[in-house]
Amino acid sequence: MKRYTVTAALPYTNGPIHIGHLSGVYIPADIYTRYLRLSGKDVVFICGSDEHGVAISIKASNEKTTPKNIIDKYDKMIRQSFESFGISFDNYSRTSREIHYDTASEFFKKLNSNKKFVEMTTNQLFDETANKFLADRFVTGTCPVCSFKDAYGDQCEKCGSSLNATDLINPKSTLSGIKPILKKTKHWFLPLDKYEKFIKNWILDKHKDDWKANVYGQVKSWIEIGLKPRAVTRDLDWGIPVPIKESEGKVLYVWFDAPIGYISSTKEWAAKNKKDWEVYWKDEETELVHFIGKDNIVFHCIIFPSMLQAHGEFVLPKNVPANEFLNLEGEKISTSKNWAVWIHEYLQDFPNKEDVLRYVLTSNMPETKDSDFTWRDFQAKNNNELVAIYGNFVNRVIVLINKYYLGEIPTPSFYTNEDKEILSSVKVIKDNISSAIEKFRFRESNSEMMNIARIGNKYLADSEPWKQIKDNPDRTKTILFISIQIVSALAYLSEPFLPFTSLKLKGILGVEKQLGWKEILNFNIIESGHKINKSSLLFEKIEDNEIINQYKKMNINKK
Ligand code: B3M
Ligand code: ZN
Repeated sequence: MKRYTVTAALPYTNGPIHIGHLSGVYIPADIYTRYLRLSGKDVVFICGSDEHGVAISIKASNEKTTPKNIIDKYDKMIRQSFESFGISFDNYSRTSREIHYDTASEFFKKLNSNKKFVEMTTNQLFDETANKFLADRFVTGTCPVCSFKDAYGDQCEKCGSSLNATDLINPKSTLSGIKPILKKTKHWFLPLDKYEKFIKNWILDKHKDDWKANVYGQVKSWIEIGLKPRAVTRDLDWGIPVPIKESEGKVLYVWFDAPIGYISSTKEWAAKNKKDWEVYWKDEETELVHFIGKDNIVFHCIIFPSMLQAHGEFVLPKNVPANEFLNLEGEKISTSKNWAVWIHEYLQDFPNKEDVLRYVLTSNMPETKDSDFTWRDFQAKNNNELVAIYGNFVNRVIVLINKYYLGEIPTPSFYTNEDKEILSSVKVIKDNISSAIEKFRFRESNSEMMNIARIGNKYLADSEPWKQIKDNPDRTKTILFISIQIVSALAYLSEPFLPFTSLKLKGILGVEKQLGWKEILNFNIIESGHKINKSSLLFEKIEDNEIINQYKKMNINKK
């Protein structure tokens, strides 16, 4: 592959982001992208704020303000949270920007002039009290597929089915609470039924082995149920106006414009960086990868690809490694019930501990099934793994080299078989990390990374340099020379997972140089005679009271 276009779902700017977002989408996408960059690949990592849709109108009316105020407020907050967490987007745009209006409008017009839509006047749900058509989140009702009571007009969040509002059983307006009537209105539909075969040939026949089972399984069951035409326009006042005549008062459906946001964000990046955006979307040697949560699978595996196919110029995603959901203390994360760990609050409560959360969320990522975040587990992983394994190994080596050699890397002599074995086992781990990341197995890659520190600790414990120093100075030099190579390998190999720690450790080692993934461990990263700096703690213990404070905040009584 010549290049990679990696996208992460565009968050709705109707609220701040929480740990579920980070663990489901942004951390895996960031690990993947950082790894590709280290491997010398040409990669662009794209995201932005999703600023249309009913979710935003609802939030604005709840807060008695305008949608514009809402999107400005949350775009700023979300942007800051991502930046603080080291999510290394190459571009983070907004779907309210002109470049996106233009891109989405052009896309719609092209599909329209190529007769890819069906125009239909149909009955839609209408709220007579509010005098509004009810689309998407303006209406809830019972899901016709799984009988969940609070399904939205466009999707059931319980079973993931994509719905048309008129499919809901016992629909109810979220504006007034009343039962809507049916009223005729004209819309543009994408005839998904005509794309059924294309999706089947492309995903079901070709990606059984390389796509995640949860993603493949969802696609399979939708195809089995059968696809129906889907309206891509709405009677709403917030959104991108339908860019053709006689469509006053109508806007594009948010799920029509939002994925096009990936394209407009890439265009924005290309313009700033003197690149050609088109090859990142149109060249066959581009690998497009969408990182998303499981509730977005239908949009990224069926609707958006059908749009791209209808358009005709774009590549299709190579993979859509969607995650399942992260729960919090055994219960579903919920914005409305304020059951979440908000990223901006975490940053205040645990300053300089971005990597701790990155680590805990990665080691517990909902890759194949829903998983659970608990504060006790957070504390245990910090204290027993980051502090006791990673931090301890690094600290012992740095302290000993400073103590014995005033920080100057000693010259090794004869390598024993154990020495050689230890170095080759670190190389094996490096390859394990690569292959796990390439298969989107981030939990595994993260624990392999920690295995480097585990091996290092064992090597120190077995070879006991502190006992050798008196009678065996040459052996001690060799042991610590080898140990510092492992520490520096760890500094480089942990970058995708723990970018802040990696940087700090490189500072302690005095090795600011960039090394490609391939080069790591091919030669000594640190040579004899090089001077390292004094040790400073990479991780610190998290005490019980800090955890109890979090439980208090959540109104849980736990000891
Ligand atoms: N804004 C949905 C979500 O936050 C959405 C993703 C858009 S990706 C094009 O769940
Ligand atoms: Zn359902």
